[in-house]
Amino acid sequence: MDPETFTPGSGRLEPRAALRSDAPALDLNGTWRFRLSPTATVPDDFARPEFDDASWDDLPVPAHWPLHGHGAPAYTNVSFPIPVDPPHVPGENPTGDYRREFDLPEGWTGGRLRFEGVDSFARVWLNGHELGFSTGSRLPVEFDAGPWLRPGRNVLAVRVHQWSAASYLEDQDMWWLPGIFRDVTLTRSTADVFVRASYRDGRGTLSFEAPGRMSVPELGVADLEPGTEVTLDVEPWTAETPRLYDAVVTCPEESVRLRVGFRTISIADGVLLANGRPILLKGVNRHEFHPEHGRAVPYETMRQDVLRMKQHNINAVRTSHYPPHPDFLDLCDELGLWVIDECDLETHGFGQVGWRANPTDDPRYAEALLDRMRRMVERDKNHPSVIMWSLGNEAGVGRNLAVMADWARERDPSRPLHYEGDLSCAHTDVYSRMYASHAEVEAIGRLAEDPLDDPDLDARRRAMPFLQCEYAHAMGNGPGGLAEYQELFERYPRLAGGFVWEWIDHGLAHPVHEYAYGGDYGEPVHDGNFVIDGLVFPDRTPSPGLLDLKKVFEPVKFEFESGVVRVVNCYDFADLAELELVVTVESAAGTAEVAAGTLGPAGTLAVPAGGGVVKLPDLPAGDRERWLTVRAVLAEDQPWAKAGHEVAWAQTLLAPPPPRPDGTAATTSGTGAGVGFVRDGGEITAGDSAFDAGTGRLVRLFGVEVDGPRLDLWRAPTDNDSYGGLAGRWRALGLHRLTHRVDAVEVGAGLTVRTRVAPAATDLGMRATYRWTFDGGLRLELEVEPEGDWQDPIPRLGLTMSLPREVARVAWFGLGPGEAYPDTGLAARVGRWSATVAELQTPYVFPQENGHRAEVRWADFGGFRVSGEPVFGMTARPWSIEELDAARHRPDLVAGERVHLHLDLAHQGIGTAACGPGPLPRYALRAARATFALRFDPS
Ligand code: IPT
Repeated sequence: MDPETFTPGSGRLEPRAALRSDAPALDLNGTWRFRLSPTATVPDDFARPEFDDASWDDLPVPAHWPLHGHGAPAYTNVSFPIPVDPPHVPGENPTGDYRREFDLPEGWTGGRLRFEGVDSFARVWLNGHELGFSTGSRLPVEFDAGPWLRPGRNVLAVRVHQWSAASYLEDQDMWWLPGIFRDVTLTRSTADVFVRASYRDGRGTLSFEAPGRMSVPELGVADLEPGTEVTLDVEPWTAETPRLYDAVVTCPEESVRLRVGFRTISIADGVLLANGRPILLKGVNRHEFHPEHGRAVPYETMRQDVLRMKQHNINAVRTSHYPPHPDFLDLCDELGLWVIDECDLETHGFGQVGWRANPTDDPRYAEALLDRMRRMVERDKNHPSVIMWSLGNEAGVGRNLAVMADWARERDPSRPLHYEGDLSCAHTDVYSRMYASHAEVEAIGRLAEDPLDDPDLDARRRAMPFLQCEYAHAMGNGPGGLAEYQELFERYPRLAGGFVWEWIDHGLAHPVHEYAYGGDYGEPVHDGNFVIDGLVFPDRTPSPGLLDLKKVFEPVKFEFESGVVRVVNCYDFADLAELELVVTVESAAGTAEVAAGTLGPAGTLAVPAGGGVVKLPDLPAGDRERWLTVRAVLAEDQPWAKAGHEVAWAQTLLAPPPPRPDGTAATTSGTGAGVGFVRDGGEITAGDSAFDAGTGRLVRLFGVEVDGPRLDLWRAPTDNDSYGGLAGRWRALGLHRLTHRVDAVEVGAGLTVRTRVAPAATDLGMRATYRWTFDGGLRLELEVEPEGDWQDPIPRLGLTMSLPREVARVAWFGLGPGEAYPDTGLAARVGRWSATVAELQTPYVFPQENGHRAEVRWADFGGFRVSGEPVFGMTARPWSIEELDAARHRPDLVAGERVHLHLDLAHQGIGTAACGPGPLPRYALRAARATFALRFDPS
């Protein structure tokens, strides 16, 4: 069969539901024989049972062959890596031939060969007889094996072409990874079951279609006939309360086990409802990805994904941009996530040729698109977690959308349809956008969006709920702006929430680079690190963005009043009975437990199930800055997290810091009170600290050999800085190569160093005046005065100094434990923290600015301590900003001889301009006159 056909397949059986049947099945996963050829034109004699494959290699199934030493992965976002010329494909068409022998158990007759996913075009032979072919990489296909099975030894042969006419439908932003990457089975199950289980006002309605009878023992349902409806007292299924009932459908030849969840999705007055109540989707986009296995994701990893999502207050997932492995949806049913199940369709690369010949609008592709929709809906129709069908992603517009949508509405009227790519929403039930700015989301929330030209379509769309199927692009450091989006989603009933882009960095394990991205395999066309844009790193450790998202998505809020805290339940369905409160007090001395006598036996406070006022225990007294921390934790183990797991928290200031000295050198303390600065050869000394007399820079700080501090404006650009264009303008201006001129070093009662800091080739610059005073400790007042016409925001305003590498640990009082920037770091809280310099680094797969600790009151480096007036930003690294900026992969960063310490007044916000809006204006760092004061004291 020619891979250039528009036909989606041949010889295939009708699609049906993914089911757990007791019919016999043979697992055909395992080690297969494999041969890779560079073109599609190799003879197909390998399918003959007697063919000798001794010279072939072994390859596991499921797997992608490029991840097992055959060929190489390639990454593109929008661009097709082949000429855009449907239905044709290049002569260079990697073709994988697979063979596997299996023994048929005694007495076995009949059966279907089921492939859960083959990327992208598969021809299948059994014992030399061609069963047919299939496309639709992330969709199952079954062939009737019965007539060709024989007792004893059987030979299954599969030919997989990487490129086919169907490749034009699979242009998702991800690695191109061919192969049999999901399970293969020989099954004697033939049944299809369609359960319809809805919920309204305490009652569930159940019916089904199947050639058998249904029973649900827990509900007293026995021998229910197909097509008969029963109404029962049930508990509903929601993502927060994923109540499932075990059901069995007994058919003549097999019994099928199902887990039924009663729930109804509807839309009323432009609001998305589940079981009659509004829901807010706190979602992420999930690609299937594993750093070693690509999209052949092990079951345990899928489970971990769902658990991690639940543990981070995520309640929804969009299966971007194809139906996931069927087990993933079982996990969503069981553990509770709202799912938008998306069809395996993206034709994004046609956008680069003006959408000419887009398959979405080509009648020759209509059958293929309908086929994809049918196979998704039929496979996944029984999942209560699936609340919407999505026609696909970034596939432009065209008549085939109507073909898909019309069929889906007819087959399953119970679920709304989603598709973002058609602004008119002609074929959808919800209005969906990606990366809309806060202002635009707000306008949509107020029903004040720009109208469509067609008044009927406009009226239709205006009556729809709105969601952001992608927002807050989590590439590298960020995303910024999460809290402000959430505030809008919570404010306007029309806004049903959204899905952050995306769950995981698709970094492939690499022997040199640790994690590879586009270009690392020598791909001629690629999109670099744009595939590294997840909330978890490739090994699934949470990045700071996920911790922020957890905070923003908290289902519990706290309002502090005198002696009490009001606990507000923000779940859509669940109550707070599972939670209890842990109360602590944070100060510079650390965390203090509160008086145990006032607490319950577990040292915690009970939470009223519906929320409400909780009396706080007596709190320890003190006169220094103190913060009350209230944490809502799980009182008992839940299926998705252990007892003690923190769900939400808040802090309130109990006592402000004592008033500061007036800013001049203190005279009341310090052995060196009144001692001034002394010129001593090339140095200016103050106690056991010293400055270079020529540059005015510190060289010794209480005996520790240092260099600096000096004014710095640069940061290693974040992905958001770079892709948003700002970093390019910064480099053009030369902010990464500032020159420093010393105009005066004046010794008097204090030390004054006057400088001008500026890049070459411009008249822009900053006057920086350092005023040092000494009272046993050193106090620095820095005054910065911009000169010239600064147009763009600047990366940073702060000081840089270096320390000996022996300075390996930092203790601080301020926000922590993680990084925080003006519009990120919502997960950071006030406390006393400690970390090694190594631990202060956030290991972004593509190195960039990271690790900034915010609102630091003081930081102790062992030997000396820096204090803010009142606070400063602190970053300490075993490499310089220049080295960080030059690095392209994690292993490029090697700890050097010095620790580089950055003491900052301000940073430019992070935003999400890698895809979407930059920082909101209030988080932009404008060049302006500023003063900044710090104290340095011996530890
Ligand atoms: C959007 C895509 O839908 C998604 O797959 C991903 O590529 C994302 O961008 C960026 O990482 S499409 C974009 C043109 C807004």
